[in-house]
Amino acid sequence: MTAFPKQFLWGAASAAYQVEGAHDADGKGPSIWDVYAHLPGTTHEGTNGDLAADHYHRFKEDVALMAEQGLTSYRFSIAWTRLLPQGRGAVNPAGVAFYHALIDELLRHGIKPMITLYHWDLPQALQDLGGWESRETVDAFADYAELCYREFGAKAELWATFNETVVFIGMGYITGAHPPGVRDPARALQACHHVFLAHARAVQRFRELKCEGRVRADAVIGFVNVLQPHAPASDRPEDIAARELADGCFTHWFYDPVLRGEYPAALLHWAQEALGAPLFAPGDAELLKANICDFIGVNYYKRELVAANPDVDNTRINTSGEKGSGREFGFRGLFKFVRNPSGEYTDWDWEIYPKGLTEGILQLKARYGNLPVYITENGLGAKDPIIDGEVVDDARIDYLARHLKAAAEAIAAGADVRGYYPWSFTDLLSWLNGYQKQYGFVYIDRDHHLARQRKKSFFWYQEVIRSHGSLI
Ligand code: BGP
Repeated sequence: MTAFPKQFLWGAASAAYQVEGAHDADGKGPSIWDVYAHLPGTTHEGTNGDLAADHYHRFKEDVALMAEQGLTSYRFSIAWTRLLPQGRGAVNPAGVAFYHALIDELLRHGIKPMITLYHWDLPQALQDLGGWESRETVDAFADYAELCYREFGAKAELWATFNETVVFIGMGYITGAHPPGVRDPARALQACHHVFLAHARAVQRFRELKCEGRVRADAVIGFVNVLQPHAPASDRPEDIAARELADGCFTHWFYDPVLRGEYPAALLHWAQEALGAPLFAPGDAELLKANICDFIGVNYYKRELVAANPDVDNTRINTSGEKGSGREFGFRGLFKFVRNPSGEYTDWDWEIYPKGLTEGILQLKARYGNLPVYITENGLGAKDPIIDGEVVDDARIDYLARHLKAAAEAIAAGADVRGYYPWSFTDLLSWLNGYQKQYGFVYIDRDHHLARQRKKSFFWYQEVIRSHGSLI
């Protein structure tokens, strides 16, 4: 017996900068990641996405592997700068042609595309004008989204505007570890507000074009967020209060505007009093309210234990893959994330906690109602063992199997979970961790012309799909 509904999608995921390579091919413009990853000291051992998995040139081979594995959907992102090298204005026909070719190849194999419009690679030309701090970027994004709908709207059914705003805004504007490398909470909140507006404008255009018949009648548009459930480190009142605050800052702040069309009121009041941000312009509140999206995509990797934080002021994370080398992460005076003494951890110090996927999805259901959910990312980052030439990634199989069971439990409890997209299909670039942090079903041999090799998990997932999940 399978726990998964008949139409359940068996996917895998990627993002343009992390797989495509061909960073300056055929008229593509530079994104903020193309520039940032070339600055000294920004990434693990100076790794970048110039070549990545060269998916841009090898997508046919990759799609053939997806078909062989039995995927029924593939989540990928469009590189804004392939279509619009300067972020707006002149369209690059070669970039448009590439995504048509990729989508056609997927459809030819019966694989549904799930398109992410923005997976962090803002055009550098727009960054130079202020990036997400500027309302011009909101306009540019709405136009870019419309271009994508006009081009691919007749072909693709599943769309998401943004991937993980908490990460690209949090790391871009608070911890400073991602481009543009700013450390200023007030600027973060304003930039984040503009992302929500850009999302709302893109949802609005999507629906307009759907009415005009330019986008398929069955197409839906959603938003992809990190799902990071928080639990108090103890039952001390100060830890419980710290958990509430962390949940507000990491979860409600990012889900409420797209699923309720408004910010969590108390937190908004606090932010505006303490930091003077975000500032609203006339019409912003109405725009958010009128454009609630159709589904939520959740990226689940870990949960966090939260404690009151009188002392820790650290936002550096483990990027080495040496277990235990990470320090406590926290904002002094607010909250910190602490290690679970009895927890199971990855080499990057992420807690492995499958139950958190069930709990997190049910928490969303309780707060936002029974909306459609896609698990748009879930996976184990590891240095995979190679034994006699085979990639024997048993730890990944174990991780995925336990999380799939957790997804099945959420479904059994009444959640409307419609698809599962492990991160990632092939090995790819991990933003700050280079190529040593592997996630894929397919190994990319960087010493042998990026040759593709099926890992043990490839065959395991193939069987899971074949049995429609009854195997797990
Ligand atoms: C998510 C991102 C992905 C991917 C993944 C794994 O936050 O959406 O792009 O990178 O996390 O993270 P990491 O590569 O840091 O291990």
